[in-house]
Amino acid sequence: MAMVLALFFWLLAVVTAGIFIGRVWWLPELVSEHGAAVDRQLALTLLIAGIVFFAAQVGLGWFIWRYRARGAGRASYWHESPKLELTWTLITAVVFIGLAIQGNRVWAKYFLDDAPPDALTIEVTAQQFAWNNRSPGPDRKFGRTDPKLMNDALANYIGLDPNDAAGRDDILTQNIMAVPVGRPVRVIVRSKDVTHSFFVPQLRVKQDAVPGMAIGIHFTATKVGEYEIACAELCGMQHYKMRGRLLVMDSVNFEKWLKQRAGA
Ligand SMILES: [Cu+2]
Repeated sequence: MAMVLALFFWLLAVVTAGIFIGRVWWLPELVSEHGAAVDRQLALTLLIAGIVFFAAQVGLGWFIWRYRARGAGRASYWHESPKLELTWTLITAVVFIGLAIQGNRVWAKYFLDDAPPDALTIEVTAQQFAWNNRSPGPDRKFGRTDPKLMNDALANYIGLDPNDAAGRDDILTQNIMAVPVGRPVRVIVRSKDVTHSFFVPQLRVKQDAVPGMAIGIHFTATKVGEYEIACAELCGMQHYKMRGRLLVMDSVNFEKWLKQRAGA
C-alpha cells in the first residue's frame, strides 16, 4: 500500500513537471514590448515554485516508502526541530521577498514610467457593457466632455460637448480600437458607471477602469493582428458580453482607418 501511495506522489510530480516544461497550458502569444519582462517574472516565479513542488512531492513519496510499516514495530516520531524550522523559514522568506522585490521593479517600470512623449493617445471609457474609444482626430486635441451630456439613446456615450470645436474631429468607436504597430500608445482608462478592467492578454495589459478616475497606461504593440479586449472585472449581469476588438495595424492601414473613421 505504501508503495502505491509513494508512486502516486512521484507520478504526480513527474506529470506536473511535464505539463510545466512542455508548456501545455501557457500564456497567449506576446505582442507588446514591455510584456517580456512580465513573462520573465511569471516564468521565474513558476520555476521556483515548481522546483519546490517537485522536491516536496518526491520527498513525500520517499518518506512514505522509506518509513512504511514493517514488522510489528510502531513508528516513532518527534516534533520540534528549531534548526530545521529556522532553515526553511529563512530560505522561504529570502525567496519570497526576493521575488517580490524583483516583481515590484517590473511593475513599477510599467506603471510608474510615463509614456514616451511621441505616444499616440487614446481614451477608453468603459460602461455596462461596452468600451467607448476615442481618438483626438487630426487636431490632436480631445473635445470637452461633460457627464451631464451623456446620452446613450443619442449615442453620446461619453458626453461629448457638441459646442466645443476641438471635439468635432474626435473619432469615436465602440468596442473597436485601432493602434499602429511599433509605436507607443497611451490609453487613458475611465469608467462612467461601475468598476471595469481593461484587459488585453496578448499585450500583458490589465488596468482597472475606476469611476471618477482617468488612469494612464501605455504599451507598444509589436505584431499586426486582431486581439480581444476583455473586461476583467465582474461588472454586472452582461459582463461576459463586454468585449472589444483591438486592431493592431501597420502605419499605412492605420492612417487609412483614421481617415475613414474621421469621415464617418
Ligand atoms: Cu465590465
